[in-house]
Amino acid sequence: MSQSKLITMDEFTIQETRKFPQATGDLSAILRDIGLAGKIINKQVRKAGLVDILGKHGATNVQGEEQMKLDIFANETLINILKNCTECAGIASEENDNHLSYEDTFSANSKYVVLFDPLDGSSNIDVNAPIGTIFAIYRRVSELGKPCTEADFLQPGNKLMAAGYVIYGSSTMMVYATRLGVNGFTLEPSIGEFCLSHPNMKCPENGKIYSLNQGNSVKFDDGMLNYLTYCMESNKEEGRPYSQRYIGSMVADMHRTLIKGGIFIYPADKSSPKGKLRLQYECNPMAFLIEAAGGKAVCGTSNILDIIPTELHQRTPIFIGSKNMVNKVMEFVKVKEVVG
Ligand code: P6P
Repeated sequence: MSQSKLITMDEFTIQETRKFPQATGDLSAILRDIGLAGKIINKQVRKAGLVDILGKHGATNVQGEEQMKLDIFANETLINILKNCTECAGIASEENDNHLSYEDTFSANSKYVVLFDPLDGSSNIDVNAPIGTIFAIYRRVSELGKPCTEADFLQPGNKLMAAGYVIYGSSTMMVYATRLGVNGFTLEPSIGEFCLSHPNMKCPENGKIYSLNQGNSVKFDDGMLNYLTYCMESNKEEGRPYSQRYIGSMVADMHRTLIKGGIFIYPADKSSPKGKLRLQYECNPMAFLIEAAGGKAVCGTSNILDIIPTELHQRTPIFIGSKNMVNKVMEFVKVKEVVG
């Protein structure tokens, strides 16, 4: 793309805001600041092997997972940048036990809250596999002028205003969805800006890739085992059998699913009856984005976006991607109860 045609993410969000005269640009301000955090995190991720930022931090997070030093850096970066953002009243993070209300007067009058997984897939850092930041933006339901409350962070995904991710891969991209659609921006390091590279992204209705941790199949129920057999057998009416791809980093597996089509699955199993992935800052943002791109996301008995959250760090099974592939797996899988 020639330099003259480069549209930066800021220019793009301003153009989008102009389509709605009553729009205030507040959401654009938050997206811009998440992009800034992404650029700062990217700088550390790109040189992780060179500075003493690799390796485990020694602490464990609320999930009981060992925290890599980059996790801490990414979390602190997002917290501090959003604290200075004019439109964010508070945050919730995979790395923090509880939500955090920004206590200054200005923030108390801000209209939005942000949830994030600051560095998803961080177990891949040491092996240089793609990792990412996942974010979800809600309009507050609590009273303006006062600190935000837990209720602001326990809204269902169908109330999201925007959601997306930054992927630190062979290039660094920010991909986000609003109710207007999904757009992807690639970081141009020479100018330090995310530039529009993937306008109006759509998830293909069909795909040939299934993505799950097959190593867990010993714990799967019969429905999932029958689906795996279906995927692995040559399927005459659909040509060659599916391909299996699994990076073990949700952002990377979902970015491929969005672009190439396919299905990503993290089901409930005997050792994880509620699945592994978190509803509020992994599954809901990805479900909002994939459905805005024409895909589908379910937990087994309902749409992910319709689950009413009861706990900040609750888990859910997830089947997400090409609409026809999600419908197909549902023919095999009968999840007994909605995971809340
Ligand atoms: P498993 C990374 O730890 C993560 O949260 C997601 O990014 C990824 O999809 C999943 O867990 C991988 O889990 O059990 O297959 O290693």
